[in-house]
Parts: sequence; structure tokens; C-alpha cells
Amino acid sequence: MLFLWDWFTSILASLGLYHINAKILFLGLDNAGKTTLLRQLKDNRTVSAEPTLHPNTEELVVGQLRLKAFDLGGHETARRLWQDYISTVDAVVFLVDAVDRQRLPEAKRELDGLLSSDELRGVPFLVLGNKIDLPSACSEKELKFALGLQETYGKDISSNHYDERRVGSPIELYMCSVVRRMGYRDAFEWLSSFLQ
Ligand SMILES: Nc1nc2c(ncn2[C@@H]2O[C@H](COP(=O)(O)OP(=O)(O)OP(=O)(O)O)[C@@H](O)[C@H]2O)c(=O)[nH]1
Ligand SMILES: [Mg+2]
Repeated sequence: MLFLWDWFTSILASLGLYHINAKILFLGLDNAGKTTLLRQLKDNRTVSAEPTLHPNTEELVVGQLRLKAFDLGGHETARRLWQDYISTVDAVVFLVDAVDRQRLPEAKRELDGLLSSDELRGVPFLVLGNKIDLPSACSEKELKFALGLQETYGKDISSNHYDERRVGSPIELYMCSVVRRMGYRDAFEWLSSFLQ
């Protein structure tokens, strides 16, 4: 048990999330990989998840960290619930299936809707282009274009360089493969610098 505890704190510390008290929403279309990612962060296990029908809240308390993650389903009826959760969150992790090109316009619409909501003004957004283990996945450039994210915040820019005059949320895109455990570590590090 103690071993697990140590192991878990070290994972969180390496993700830069150790001393932070944050509520994070995991959003994105259905099938993007939200539940798979959360399971991995929580149990370090890759399990194949069923589509999420009901909001799933995970509270992870480790040392001084209280990380509350809300995994909301991404299919159309579940999306109506997103609104109920967005008023009190510290960050949004928005997953996109980088293989499913046909649905990129739909993903963009949902992302734009969130970015323009008053409740989320200034809240940092981490966009994850998932499933790059599959050869047909689009490139970072292609995904940036499809999502209208040509002007992101800057991967090298942390909250230390936050420009108050900038309008809107800090937002950045990282490509990743949740099943291969690739790419999201840096992404969470970037995000955590806005959560201290
Ligand atoms: N190839 C590949 N498949 C992945 C990856 N991440 C998730 N998947 C698969 O994508 C499917 C959907 O994953 P979920 O985690 O259930 O997706 P979700 O975003 O929670 O979907 P909803 O709950 O319906 O909103 C599953 O079959 C996963 O195994 C990845 O990095 N690569
Ligand atoms: Mg799910």
C-alpha cells in the first residue's frame, strides 16, 4: 500500500501536479480517450473504457494535492451536462481524436463554444491531440489548423510570463498517445504552471 502511495505521488510530482489544489474538467467528443487517460493517471493502468454515460468524478488526495477530475461523457446528450460543471473549474483538458478527421469540425465547434463561455474566461485549456500511435493520425500542424489554434499560448511560456493584456484563456495543443503513455507528461507540466 505504502509502495503504491509513493509511486503515485511520484507520478503526480513528475506531472507537476503535486502541490496543487485543482479541479480539472476532462472534455471532448465521445471516443476521444478521456476515460482512458483518467484511468491511467489514477491507476496507471490502460483499460478499455466503455463510453461514459454518467459524469464520473475522481478525487485524488495525495499529500497537499487535492485533484478533482470530472470525466464527462462526450456523446451528444452528455454534452448538455458540460454547462453544469464549468462554473467552478480551474482548468480544462480537451481531448481530440486525431485520427477521426471527419469529426474535427464538430470538435472545433465544441471547443469554440467552451472558449467563448463567460464562466471559463481566463481558465487554462490543454488540448490533447490523441492517438498518434496510429499512422493515420493527423500532424500537429494539421490539427492546429483544423481546430483554429494557430495562435496558441506557447509551449515554452508558463504563467511566469503570463501576459495580462492577452484576451482569453491560455491554450496550448500537445499531441499524445494515451495508450502508449506518450506526450501528455509535458502537456500537464505546461498546464500545471497555470494552476499554482
Ligand atoms: N489507438 C489509440 N486508441 C486510444 C487511445 N486512447 C484511447 N483510445 C481508444 O479510444 C476509445 C475511446 O476511449 P474512451 O477513453 O472511452 O473515450 P472517451 O473520451 O471517454 O469517450 P466517451 O466516454 O464516450 O465520451 C477506446 O477504445 C480506447 O481504447 C490512444 O492513444 N490510441
Ligand atoms: Mg469516457
